[in-house]
Amino acid sequence: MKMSFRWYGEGDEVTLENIKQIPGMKGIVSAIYDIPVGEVWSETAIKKLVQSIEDKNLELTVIESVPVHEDIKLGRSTRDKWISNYKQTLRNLSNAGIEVVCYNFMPVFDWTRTNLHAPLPDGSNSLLFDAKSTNDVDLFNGEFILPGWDISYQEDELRSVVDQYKEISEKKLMNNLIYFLKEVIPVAEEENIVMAIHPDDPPWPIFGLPRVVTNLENVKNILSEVDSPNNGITFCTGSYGANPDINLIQFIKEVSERIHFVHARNIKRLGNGSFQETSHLSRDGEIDMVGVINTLIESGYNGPIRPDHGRMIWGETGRPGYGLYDRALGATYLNGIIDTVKSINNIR
Ligand code: DNO
Repeated sequence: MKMSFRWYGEGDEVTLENIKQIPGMKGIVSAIYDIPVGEVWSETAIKKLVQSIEDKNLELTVIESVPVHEDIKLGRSTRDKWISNYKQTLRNLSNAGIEVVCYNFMPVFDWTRTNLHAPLPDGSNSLLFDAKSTNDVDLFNGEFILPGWDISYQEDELRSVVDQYKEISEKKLMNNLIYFLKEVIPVAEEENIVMAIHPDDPPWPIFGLPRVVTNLENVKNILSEVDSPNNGITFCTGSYGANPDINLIQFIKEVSERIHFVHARNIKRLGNGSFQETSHLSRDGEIDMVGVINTLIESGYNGPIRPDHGRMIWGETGRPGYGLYDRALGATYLNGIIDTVKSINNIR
């Protein structure tokens, strides 16, 4: 497996120099953040990003993410123009040597939490999702904004886009995803890129918006409707693991050939759909990290993996979930598991 680390570009307080000092760290997971959603990423801009990472003797292993324009998710008549842009971005990424692209198909909002600094008993703090309080959230007052979200919407635009989803059932959203994949996967095949769809986080509908990348059955449907090795998934332990009915080990076994990227993080379920993120250690939360890694290795997974959200520890402040220290501890824990499992099984 290739251990990698998310980096938010030159403006990230966590620098490439910091990341390079984490034992075993090879890959960088990044994106271009100043291009409006849907516009083509130029080859020049991509190559500049690649170069800035290679200058530090690291490697751009995964693009996370190339965002999907809302018109594609909504299945609007303008979607073909945005899909054609997406294809061009894939071609440009491939010309710059990129082989893995992570993306998601969540309507309007990316991952959602209700508290970004919830205390843990050890004195650190972490991200928390309180299912009850999503009902009280005023989406439109401009105060409820999360790090992964596209905040370029004005209030009336946001209202209008959320309204448009009232017409979109889960079935329709799934059809729109399949339509998108039927268009882009042939290009990904030509360009030698594997696409890795990230689960919805949390993996169920929120704010009355539909969500479809939520469970094994839906994932199997997505993979079989466009049955190509280039049509794959990001296996995110913390997202799928928030649903107590999902058996992560069985999930990996059933779709292992189509896992192209792994996000490893741990959560503690608090009942009724609420959860708080914890350290990566198996016993701190619900995720059997050793079992997950072992199953990935058994099924031959050799792609990129990154420690996902960390707690804020040792007084660190910064981008919630994306500080340096706890993610570095996470990487070290994951490396320990990987090395041990490989050594026990005589795998090099
Ligand atoms: C959160 C991330 C997500 C992820 C996107 C992928 O920390 O896992 O924002 O990058 O959903 O498109």
